[in-house]
Amino acid sequence: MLDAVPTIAYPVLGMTCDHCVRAVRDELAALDGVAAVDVELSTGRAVVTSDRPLPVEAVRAALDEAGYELAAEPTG
Ligand SMILES: [Cu+2]
Repeated sequence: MLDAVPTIAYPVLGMTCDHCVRAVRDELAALDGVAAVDVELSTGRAVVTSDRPLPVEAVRAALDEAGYELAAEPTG
């Protein structure tokens, strides 16, 4: 069942502390179709598992909402 679930790492600019991690995680978790979010402060990545492919623009908008920036298109 899990092999159909896409997991993509998004590079995020601007995260500096655990508050940032929580803000990014909460915004991404609220996106439609997102099953799990793991935000890594050390690597500046948000690893998102969703039950269908997420539009990059939706991810970018969610990060903007939280006050951060999508650093690049995800590579998977
Ligand atoms: Cu912070």
